[in-house]
Amino acid sequence: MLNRRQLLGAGAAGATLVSSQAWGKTLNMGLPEAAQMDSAATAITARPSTGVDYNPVVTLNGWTLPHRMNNGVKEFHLVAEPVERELADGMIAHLWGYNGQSTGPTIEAVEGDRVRIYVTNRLPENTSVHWHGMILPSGMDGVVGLSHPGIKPGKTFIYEFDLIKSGTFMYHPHADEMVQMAMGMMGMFVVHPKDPTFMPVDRDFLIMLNAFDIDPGTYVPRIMTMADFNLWTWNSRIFPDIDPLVVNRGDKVRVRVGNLTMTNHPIHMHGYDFKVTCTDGGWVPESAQWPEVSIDIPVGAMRAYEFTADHLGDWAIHCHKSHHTMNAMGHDVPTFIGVDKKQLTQKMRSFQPDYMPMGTAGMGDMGKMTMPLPDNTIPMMNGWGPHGPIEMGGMFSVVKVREGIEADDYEDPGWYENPPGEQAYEWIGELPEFASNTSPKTILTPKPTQKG
Ligand SMILES: [Cu+2]
Repeated sequence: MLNRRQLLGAGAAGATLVSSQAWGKTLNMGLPEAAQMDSAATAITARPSTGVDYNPVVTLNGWTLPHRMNNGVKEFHLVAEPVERELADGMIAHLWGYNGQSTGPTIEAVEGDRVRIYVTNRLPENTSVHWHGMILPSGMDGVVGLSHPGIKPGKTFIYEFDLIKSGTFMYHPHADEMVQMAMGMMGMFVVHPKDPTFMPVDRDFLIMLNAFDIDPGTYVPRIMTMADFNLWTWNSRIFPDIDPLVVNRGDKVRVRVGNLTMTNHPIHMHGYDFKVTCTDGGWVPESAQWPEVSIDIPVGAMRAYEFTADHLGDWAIHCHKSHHTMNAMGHDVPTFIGVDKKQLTQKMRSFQPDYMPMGTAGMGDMGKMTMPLPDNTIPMMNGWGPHGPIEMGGMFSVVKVREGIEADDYEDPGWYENPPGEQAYEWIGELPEFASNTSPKTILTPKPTQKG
């Protein structure tokens, strides 16, 4: 699992932020400089040093867009552009995104702020930005042709509005809709409450669900795909290279999950029950919350849930659609479970000596195999845990709850060591008779009959 994180200062200067010298100047009337990010590492933002205090969100494998104050207006500069995104170690995708990455940077501001967002278009076609869930003037709503003309290549538009409510919102184009979303143009917009005592949490994680269809060995998503995506990602990142959610025992934790894919995702977290506290429509009153262990995130929606991290351990968090915890898979592979491929293997090896039969006892062995793959792809499932391969990929990560983790520390603490008596173990006595391994019910291919 990767473990590269930087602490960005309050105005956001950091190791991987380039060309950000102009930030901090408060009365510069020119175009705000557009910060660029060149890394897929999780960047931790420091708490604000002036204005309303809030606990910044942690965008897994993402970052928060810096802003400047200009006569009381919070100014941001988004640049829509082609980007190269590291989906995982060993796999780069050529996407469209914002300010060097896809998904785009998280925008954070405070209820009551007036924001002015400059959007520069470096794409080869029109774009726009729609502020999903925001209550704002109709002309700022970002639907090309309806709200305003498209932003032509090379041009910059200004969106300006008041943030009249707190919550979790999203941004994406409403321009060449299918293509621009399939290419990765999306991000999240968090508006913190102006009352710091309203719904406070110690850790506040942010995940944007997205999906791509990139053939192994290629770089550009197939934009016509509607259902059979082969890469299911969180913030354009796949397991095992999605960072863990690191939590101190006793912390109040919020996880905000937005969905701009073409299907719903039931997000399931182990070890806890929790409650939905916010949707992209607003905060859910306590009297209307109920316990869950999986939350369906509908298409074009956001759900935030909260829990108190009382249970130490390494807890899986994943989409519960089993195909969404796989990487780079084809959907036309036949099922081989129970098939005796000995004869086939012999025949294949007569002209391809290193032919390897797969999948006869399930596909878990595919995680362990080191098969030659085309360049620029990764296996279906290749994460490793403390007890062997984790037979999942895609939309999967680990919530790591530990004792004694400092506030603002998100460093991967390594694997949890289960105390004695608290881990499943092997029975080593006598076994009852069982025959499922050799039962005709699971061995579908009859043994070749002796020729008589
Ligand atoms: Cu899913």
